[in-house]
Amino acid sequence: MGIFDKIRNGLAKTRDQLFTRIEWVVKGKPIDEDAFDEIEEALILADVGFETTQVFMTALKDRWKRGQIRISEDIGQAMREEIETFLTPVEASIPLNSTKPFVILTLGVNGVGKTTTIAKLANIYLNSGKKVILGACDTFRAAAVEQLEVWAKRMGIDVIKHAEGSDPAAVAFDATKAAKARGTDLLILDTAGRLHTKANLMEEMKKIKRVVGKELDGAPHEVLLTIDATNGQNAIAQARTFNESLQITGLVITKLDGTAKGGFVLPIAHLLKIPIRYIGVGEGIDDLIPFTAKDFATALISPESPSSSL
Ligand SMILES: Nc1nc2c(ncn2[C@@H]2O[C@H](COP(=O)(O)OP(=O)(O)O)[C@@H](O)[C@H]2O)c(=O)[nH]1
Ligand SMILES: [Mg+2]
Repeated sequence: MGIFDKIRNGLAKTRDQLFTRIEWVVKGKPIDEDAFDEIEEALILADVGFETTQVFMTALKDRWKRGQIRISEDIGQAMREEIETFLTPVEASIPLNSTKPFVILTLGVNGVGKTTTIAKLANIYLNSGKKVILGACDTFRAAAVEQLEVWAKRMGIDVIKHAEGSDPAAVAFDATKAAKARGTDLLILDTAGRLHTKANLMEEMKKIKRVVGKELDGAPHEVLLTIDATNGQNAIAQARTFNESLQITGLVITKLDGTAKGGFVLPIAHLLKIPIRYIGVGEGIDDLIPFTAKDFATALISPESPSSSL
């Protein structure tokens, strides 16, 4: 399956959510205020959120008033363009080629898909010829290290680890040292998503950041937060919390395939303005896709095929 088809499949539930609500708009009815009410409701139901929906609807109605939306077919085209405009500012890939070793610190609440995403990421960079190692800083549960090791073994890459319950920052330190010594291109650090309290977790992650920075100037170069699309608007709250404590430089949005709440990506761009690096559209190793505004917008607003209009 091509990349675009994966995105399209991944966004199927959100797309259905949008179109079951506004289907009548595309079935030849004249465009009037009622049509826009339907669209607005559809956006809210797809977890676009009130604030961002208002801004989006204003832009859409402006097009209507300017005469750019006359017939129902114009709506799809207009929405696609507006969504692309919204998302373009957060389209930016991880600036990996700037430094060696490049260190990615991954963060995120338990169960959002961090460890799986690390495996997918490692695979992408391995395939592009990079030398990759992983650091198992989720020392909270032995199973977490094992999960990382299973993926690593499949890819034939090394995991730096300590015993269960040991200091995650010490693992991060050793992993960074190893990455330097071995001429590694990319080190990805896995972390725990749950400690005894939220404050505890944030302090732990700050410590990892500090320790890595002491061992290697400028590291971690990417503080990558994973958020789970099935949490919709709640994922935005999580991102805010992490960003306040740890200055997130990039986001991965996982599990878009499992939710109709994919519209929450719009307020991520509109309110948080943190670059979206990748999107997860499945559990397999190849199910992590570089985020682009155009593909996302096209996949979200194309009921039949990428080339067909509404
Ligand atoms: N459907 C789907 N499942 C995912 C995706 N990413 C991760 N998962 C699943 O989410 C679950 C939790 O993932 P895990 O990597 O262990 O989360 P962690 O606790 O944040 O490390 C696993 O069952 C993964 O297979 C995705 O993009 N789509
Ligand atoms: Mg994990």
